[in-house]
Amino acid sequence: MESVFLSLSLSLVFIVAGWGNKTGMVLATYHRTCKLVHRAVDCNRRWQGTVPEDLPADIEVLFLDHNTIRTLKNTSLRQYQNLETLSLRENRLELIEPGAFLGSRDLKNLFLADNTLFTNYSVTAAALRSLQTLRKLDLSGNHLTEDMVTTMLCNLSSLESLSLARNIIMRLDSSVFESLSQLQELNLEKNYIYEIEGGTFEGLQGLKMLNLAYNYIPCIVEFGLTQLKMLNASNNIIEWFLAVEVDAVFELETLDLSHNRLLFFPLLPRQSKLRSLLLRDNEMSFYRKLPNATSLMDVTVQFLLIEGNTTNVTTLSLWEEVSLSNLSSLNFLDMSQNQIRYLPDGFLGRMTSLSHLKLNQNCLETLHIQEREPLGMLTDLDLSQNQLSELHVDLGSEGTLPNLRLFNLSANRLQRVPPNIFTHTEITTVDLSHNHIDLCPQQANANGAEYPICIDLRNVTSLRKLYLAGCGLEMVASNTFSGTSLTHLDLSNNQRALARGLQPLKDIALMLQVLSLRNTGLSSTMEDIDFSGFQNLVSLDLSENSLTSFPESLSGLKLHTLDLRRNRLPSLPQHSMQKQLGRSLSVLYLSQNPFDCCKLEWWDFLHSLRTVRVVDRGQVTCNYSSNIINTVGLPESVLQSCRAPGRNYSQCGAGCPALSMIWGACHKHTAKGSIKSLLYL
Ligand SMILES: *[C@@H]1O[C@H](CO)[C@@H](O)[C@H](O)[C@H]1NC(C)=O
Ligand SMILES: *[C@@H]1O[C@H](CO)[C@@H](O)[C@H](O)[C@H]1NC(C)=O
Ligand SMILES: *[C@@H]1O[C@H](CO)[C@@H](O)[C@H](O)[C@H]1NC(C)=O
Ligand SMILES: *[C@@H]1O[C@H](CO)[C@@H](O)[C@H](O)[C@H]1NC(C)=O
Ligand SMILES: *[C@@H]1O[C@H](CO)[C@@H](O)[C@H](O)[C@H]1NC(C)=O
Ligand SMILES: *[C@@H]1O[C@H](CO)[C@@H](O)[C@H](O)[C@H]1NC(C)=O
Ligand SMILES: *[C@@H]1O[C@H](CO)[C@@H](O)[C@H](O)[C@H]1NC(C)=O
Ligand SMILES: *[C@@H]1O[C@H](CO)[C@@H](O)[C@H](O)[C@H]1NC(C)=O
Ligand SMILES: *[C@H]1O[C@H](CO)[C@@H](O)[C@H](O)[C@H]1NC(C)=O
Repeated sequence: MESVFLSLSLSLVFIVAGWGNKTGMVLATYHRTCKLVHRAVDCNRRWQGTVPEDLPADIEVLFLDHNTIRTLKNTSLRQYQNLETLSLRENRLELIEPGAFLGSRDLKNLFLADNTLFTNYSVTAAALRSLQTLRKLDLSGNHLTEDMVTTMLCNLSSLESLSLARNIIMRLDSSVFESLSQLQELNLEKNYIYEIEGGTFEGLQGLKMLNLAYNYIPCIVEFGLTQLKMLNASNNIIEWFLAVEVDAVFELETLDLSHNRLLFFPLLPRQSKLRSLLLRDNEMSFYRKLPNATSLMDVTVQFLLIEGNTTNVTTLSLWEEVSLSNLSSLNFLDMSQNQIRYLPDGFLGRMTSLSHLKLNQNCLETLHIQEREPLGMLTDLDLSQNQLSELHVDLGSEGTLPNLRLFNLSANRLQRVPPNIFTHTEITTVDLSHNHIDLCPQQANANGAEYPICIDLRNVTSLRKLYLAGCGLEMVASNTFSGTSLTHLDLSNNQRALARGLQPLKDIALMLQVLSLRNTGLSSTMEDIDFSGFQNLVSLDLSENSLTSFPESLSGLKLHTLDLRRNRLPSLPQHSMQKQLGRSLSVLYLSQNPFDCCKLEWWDFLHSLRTVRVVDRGQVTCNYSSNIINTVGLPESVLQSCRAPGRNYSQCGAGCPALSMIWGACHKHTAKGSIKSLLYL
């Protein structure tokens, strides 16, 4: 019965597919186990132990990933003579019989990742040799050693892309890739390579992408692959990178040396097309200012090159070498997480195309951007997590950083930034958090004069996002933010900044969308805690303050996210949630407030809204006669004593008798809507 149905549906299928193409529709149809779309067949994850024999003979693409095939037999693919792409990832493939591909000589893409092809590699190698038009081969994750690889790649001269990732290759020499003259892309990621003999990649004249990430390569010297566009040698143990000293133009565009042990800025090709240079997480520094070095020329490094039984000592004057390379096309430079104390004079001046510079997590103490090294294209500058106490920027008439948009100075030791640093820029985002700064205008001191050290952000018209967390800000004056277009403001962890309430934010209240006032000493007794002017606010963080009552003015806002953690709120007024706030709010944080266990009507109401997600729901507690109890799953005993009429309920005050009456009523008229929430208790 089933097989009749199958053949019926199959023949139907092909007629339909034929029509489908005329109308331009892509139709998926179903074989016994596989899904067919035009000439592509998807048999992934079907517990197949063999290649299905009854697929349409003209298929071009066959996916058999995540099955249990152990052997690809001479006969397995015989009827599929048009096959161009075959994928057998994650099977249990141990063997490909020598004649397996004789019927499918047009195969161009073969994906064999995550099998156990090491078992019979020499037989499998014979099968691969019959693929004279193979372009793309994936042998990753097959426990292959360099000798096995050498055998398997022999004569695959049509290959353009090869992955040998996640094997157990330890060293490479010139015999391994000898025959792969067409190769453009080679992935050797995640092997155990500790040695690459000179000449290994020499025959690969078309090689553009080389991935050596996650190996054990200790250094790259005499780098001379002029044809390469991208070299990824990240996550090795590289201490030196030296290019050969020739004047030939290197095609190199991307060089990733991040997560290594570089001690020196790499000695790059003199002429290259380098756009991205990634040096994150190394041990780099510049050494001219070593304690006893008096001039640039004093700082030389001797490289010991040992090849065979000959040893060569190369002495390099580092900074000279660095300055010899042309970096005018460099666009992205990441030197974060290193040990850089200073930048040599003129270092940035040669990088005339630089748009992103990351120097965060270094040891910079001062930085001087000079007028003669104009960073005209720079848009993003990250200097966060250094020890900067001084920042100098020479301001040319046109501005030195005319395109700067994002400036991250977070976590330094700055007390000031150069005056007018933000004029003649396109600055939208400034992060000054975790510096000890103050904002202008300052409160007058005893003599009536302003304190001189402050950062003036007034009239920086392009400014949208400002982060000032943990700056130890003094009381912010009323026109501090005037003339800006702030939509995001973080004032968290500044206990004194808003000592007199929200008045300093009046100028920008209507523009603000995201505001963090965490731990800013706000209390409900403050004279001005009126949020009604913040009509465009979407996200508000009021956590870690001393609010003893919910600010009524929040009820009229269109907040999406509200954080009220760690305050002193006894309840959340239900009526607030019945207004605008209840309609827009979708994310709410409430834990660590002394909510009253006997007054949780609002909690139930919140739940009934279904639109508000209390993210920390499991941590919300309430307070019942000095006990802190989880609000979710409040014990019945507590609920009952809450309802008990004569209960000494200290916080009730004068309203106590009336409340007991309502509770009494509740017991009798349980279905009454208005007090339904009490039923929950
Ligand atoms: C598979 O084909 C190869 C080469 O065509 C041949 O040497 C071998 O004997 C065949 N194996 C089987 C099991 O038919
Ligand atoms: C490799 O190809 C060459 C010439 O195309 C041929 O002479 C040689 O026998 C082949 N080697 C193997 C192992 O197939
Ligand atoms: C280099 O390889 C690593 C590991 O696969 C990867 O995370 C990183 O993004 C690669 N770098 C580039 C520039 O593609
Ligand atoms: C610097 O010079 C002084 C005196 O000449 C010497 O005692 C000290 O060891 C030197 N420091 C370094 C790092 O070479
Ligand atoms: C050094 O290597 C060369 C060839 O590489 C060899 O002829 C010579 O004997 C070796 N010398 C020593 C001292 O091992
Ligand atoms: C060693 O130096 C000599 C002369 O400078 C040079 O010809 C030779 O190629 C170098 N050998 C190595 C292994 O760098
Ligand atoms: C600034 O850098 C810090 C630390 O590196 C980071 O946490 C913060 O998100 C960055 N600020 C911006 C606005 O990107
Ligand atoms: C809980 O309420 C009691 C009075 O009922 C009060 O003394 C205590 O401080 C409250 N606990 C907290 C954490 O607010
Ligand atoms: C129709 O044919 C075109 C070109 O031959 C092909 O790209 C497309 O995938 C086909 N669509 C269907 C539904 O068979």
